[in-house]
Amino acid sequence: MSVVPSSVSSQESVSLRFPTGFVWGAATASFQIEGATTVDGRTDSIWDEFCRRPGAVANGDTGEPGADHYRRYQADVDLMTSLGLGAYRFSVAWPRVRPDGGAVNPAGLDFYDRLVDALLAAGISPWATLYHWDLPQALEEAGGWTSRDTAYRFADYVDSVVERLGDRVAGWLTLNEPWCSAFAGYASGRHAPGVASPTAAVSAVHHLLLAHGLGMERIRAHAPGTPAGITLNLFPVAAVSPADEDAARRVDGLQNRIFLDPVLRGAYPDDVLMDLAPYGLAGLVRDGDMATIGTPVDMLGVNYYRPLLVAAPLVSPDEPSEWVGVEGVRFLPSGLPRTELGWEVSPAGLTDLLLRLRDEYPRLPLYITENGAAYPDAVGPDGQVRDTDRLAYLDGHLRAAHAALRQGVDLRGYFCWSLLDNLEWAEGYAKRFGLVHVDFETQARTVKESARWYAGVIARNGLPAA
Ligand code: IFM
Repeated sequence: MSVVPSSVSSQESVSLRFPTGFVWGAATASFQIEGATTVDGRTDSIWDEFCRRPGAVANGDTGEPGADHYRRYQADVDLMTSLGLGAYRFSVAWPRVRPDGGAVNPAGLDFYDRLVDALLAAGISPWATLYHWDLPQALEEAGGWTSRDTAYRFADYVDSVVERLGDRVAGWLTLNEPWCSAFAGYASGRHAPGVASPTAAVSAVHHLLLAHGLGMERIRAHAPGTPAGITLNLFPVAAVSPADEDAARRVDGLQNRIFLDPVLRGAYPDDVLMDLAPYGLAGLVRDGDMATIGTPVDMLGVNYYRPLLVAAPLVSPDEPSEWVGVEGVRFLPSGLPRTELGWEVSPAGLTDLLLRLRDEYPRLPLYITENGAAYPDAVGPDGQVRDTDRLAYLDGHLRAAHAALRQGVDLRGYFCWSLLDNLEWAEGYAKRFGLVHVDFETQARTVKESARWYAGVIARNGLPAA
């Protein structure tokens, strides 16, 4: 049953209309929602192992029960129908499809086959991300992303997924946010696999990018006409003062350009190569790598949450840092309201980011593949979740996306993060990003007020008058 508010009708005035065919979706990731981590042949990922480490994940939370989506996927597709979603971005779990990174497990692929068919039966376009951080633990034990071989194992895994689903998936994304896999995973270690080595992180960057390029080749082989690309978590970066400009340049290099330039221009930026010379970036590049990494993409997935206001380091930190070569860099508040994760809410940052991409990487279709916010939602005594702060966040960011469209940005779609409350990685289940509230004890789903509002946006293909 539709949850579109009864006030929405085709006659109602729409203040900001989106282009015809604009893709309206929501996104999730396998380890964050599926649960069922030991069934049908799935083996451990690096996140299963990481969650078992005392203190690594808040409250000792693990991939169980997740949102039990592996078993409840049909009911979740029905929820998507009630919201009127045009597309659903999910990720495929490598350790289901190739347990331990080895031979293909048909039972693992069957799950995604059923999910894709259920989506298509509901008229929802399936968008698949091939890697959203759940590397098979066995591959980590063989070196993980610090090993070049992992990129080739990824290509084989992509082969098996696209061969099976390529006739039905509407959009392919190779990697989700390789920055997190490389720098949070291998430099600071606050994410799985929890390694703290700047050299390992730099090597992970190159091998993740190589995996992306090899993955693109396999997608092209099995699904030649289907749009494919990569999803990056990108941030507008500004310096607090002229004295902070070099630190800001380095942060922009590590966060944005180290991924954008190889994928879209086939080369690492010169300044990044220089900054990372002590960590051996250039030495990792073999003949042909940059051409593979620069295999043309059809689109770029943009995950946007907040901007970064950078001040130069004052002291070197004792803790391992994600900011390789600029350890101790400071991120200052700019006085904006914050979400529950302390992230500043800046819709204007989204417009700025999209305009920068239009100018620096022209003629590239863009999709916002994630945008959303964590707030401490609760189901009220009347059974409703009144998440007015999330509603305002989404409204502001969609207005900002529309402002970019008006200025000529080729923005083709928007996927809200996230469809369901889920395991927010090291923050555990307590940080809720969902349009739909999940009670992790009972698995009851409650459609939040923001979801009803979003359903209205989709139904109008536009925003209501402010
Ligand atoms: O939950 C994550 C998601 O897995 C990747 N992008 C950011 C989200 C919020 O932190």
